[in-house]
Amino acid sequence: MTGKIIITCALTGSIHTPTMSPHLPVTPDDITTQALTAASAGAAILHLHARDPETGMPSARAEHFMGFLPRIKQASDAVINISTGGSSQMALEERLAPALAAQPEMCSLNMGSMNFGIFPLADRYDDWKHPWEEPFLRATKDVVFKNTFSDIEHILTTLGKGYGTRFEFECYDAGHIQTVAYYLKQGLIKPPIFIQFVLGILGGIDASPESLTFLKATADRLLGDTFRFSVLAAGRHQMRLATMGAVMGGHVRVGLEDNLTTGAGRALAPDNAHQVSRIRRIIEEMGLEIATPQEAREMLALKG
Ligand code: KMH
Ligand code: ZN
Repeated sequence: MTGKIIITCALTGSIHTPTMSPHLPVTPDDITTQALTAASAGAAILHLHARDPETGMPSARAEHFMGFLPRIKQASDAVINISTGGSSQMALEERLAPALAAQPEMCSLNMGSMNFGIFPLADRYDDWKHPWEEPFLRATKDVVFKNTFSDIEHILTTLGKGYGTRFEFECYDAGHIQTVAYYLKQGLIKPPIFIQFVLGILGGIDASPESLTFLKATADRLLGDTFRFSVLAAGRHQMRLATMGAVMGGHVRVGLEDNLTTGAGRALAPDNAHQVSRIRRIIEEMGLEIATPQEAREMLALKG
């Protein structure tokens, strides 16, 4: 029996830049508005990064988070999920500051160090809106997205044990699932585990049905019945792999952090809610149901 499906919406992230889409939310007003419309469209979880409102550059500064967090919390009961990934070019301390200040119900936790290649995006554009954008993308050729075992333990201990925050465990490859299994065995991770399979990031596993099947089989083998999973695929693969995840009994993540368009080879998505509505429609057309924020809290044992 398939349960209800949790839709996570990742609003802005740190991959895409203002030149790529005028619809990418960067100001506190834009992030607030798009978060609330995404929640109304059916997103139970809102995964949040901040941006410098002047330049659109990824930011982990408290004042940038505080421009939208209280307003979203006040107007919606959606689960707030704050990124601890920030951007691959931020130091861990900087990445963690917003989550340590806000102590949210949920945070992302990236389960391994890796190359995080968004440099190919730099070749697709030439008329840059801001001078930071092109060098930021190109720098990822030489930057390691650092998530060492010590970093992971630090996050599990400070946010998890300290504040009761639970996690969206980002697994970009099969090895990351083994790391989840290790900390489950050590008792630092407690079920129900919420794994986000991330497919299609250059440096991680590719976005294909075969890869998703392999990730799910690996998690089944290593984690047994202790986990639930969600599927996020980058770029044009977003909708079809999210749909496949839903068919396999998983949850889904959409949003402009992961893909700027309305679908493969299509126009720019006008906002985050558009993608939430689209995946919701697909889910409901298949005879499945989406979860409310309260149902997501219960399924994932969030502190509420
Ligand atoms: N940017 C995504 C591929 C995080 O924020 O910690 C994964 C992510 C990581 O959302
Ligand atoms: Zn993120």
